[in-house]
Amino acid sequence: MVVLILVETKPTNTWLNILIAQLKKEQPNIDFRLWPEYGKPEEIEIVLTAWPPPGAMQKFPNLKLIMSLGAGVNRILEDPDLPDNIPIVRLVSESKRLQMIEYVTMAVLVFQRRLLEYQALQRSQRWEYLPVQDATSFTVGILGLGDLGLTVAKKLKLIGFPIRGWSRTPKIVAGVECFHGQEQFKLFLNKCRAIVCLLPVTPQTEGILCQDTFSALPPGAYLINVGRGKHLIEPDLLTALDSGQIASACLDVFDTEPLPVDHPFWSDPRIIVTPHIAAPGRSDEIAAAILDTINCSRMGRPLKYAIDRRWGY
Ligand code: NDP
Ligand code: OXD
Repeated sequence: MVVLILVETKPTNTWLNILIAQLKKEQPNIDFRLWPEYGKPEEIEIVLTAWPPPGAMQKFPNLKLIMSLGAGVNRILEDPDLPDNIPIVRLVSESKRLQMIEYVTMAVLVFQRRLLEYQALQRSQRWEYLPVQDATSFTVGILGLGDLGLTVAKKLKLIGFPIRGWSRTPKIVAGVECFHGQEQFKLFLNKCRAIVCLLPVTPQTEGILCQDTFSALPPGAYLINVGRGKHLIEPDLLTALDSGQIASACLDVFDTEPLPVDHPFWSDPRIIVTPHIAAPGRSDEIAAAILDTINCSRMGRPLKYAIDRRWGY
């Protein structure tokens, strides 16, 4: 079996290099090839990728499976020439869940315990008490109640935050106030002191973090975006920060990654920028998940975590 790893490998990407080494070590009988040295195109049966160049997938006439190297598959689906009969499986793993819990909890606590304000006070050597905002009245709204959104919701609930969740289809989750669909979106937003975007980017969710959404939140709300950069209308965030409608934002994902050096977010003290590191997952665990999917595909067994192309996630 030949598996093509269709990614741009850089010596600095240790996560990816460890993952590739692990795959080769665990399964020496699988022929893992690295793009662009793929050999005969008809030999490629599985492609592992995150952001394939448009048209790349069309080169392989015997392709049976596309595996995403991320939980989100939007960059794969962006290819207008993507063959439409090939299953696409996304990456789901326990280490990604745990890392996402850590990241979102960190961001929520930074805002609820006013750490950015204390840092500003520290810079001017001012010893001042700001009222503590009680967790039990600091409602956190999670956009997306899927694998990661639901995991994060349950953990934040345990810490004591009231939790609201919003999804496409109706849900019942103990301890979480659930909303669904466009018609319940503003109702969902109206009590959220902080919102966390854990949606996939699709034609329905692109640009959802916009002026209209921000104005439906209580004034001075906080934004945490760990979904995709394309969820956010960047100028709308700057306007909402200037008006005070949004107090601060923590952003892990951006429309253009890496974030361009002259981007205004870099130097804005109201914005925390991290370079898409919320939840890469542990390479050894991801390698095991990839090998398990390869085995399922070989044996003709059902593929866990195959996306539904009708919905784009
Ligand atoms: P899932 O597919 O498990 O969950 C997606 C959730 O979004 C579901 O609850 C779904 O609703 C909801 N949803 C989709 N479309 C809509 C819509 N139109 N309206 C309302 N809700 C909608 O994805 P994951 O939880 O695994 O991951 C979510 C996203 O997080 C990924 O797509 C990726 O973009 C991002 N991510 C970012 C990482 C980072 O490091 N920053 C790491 C991993 C993921 P329903 O349940 O009704 O289907
Ligand atoms: C992603 C991921 O989809 O890191 O962003 O899994």
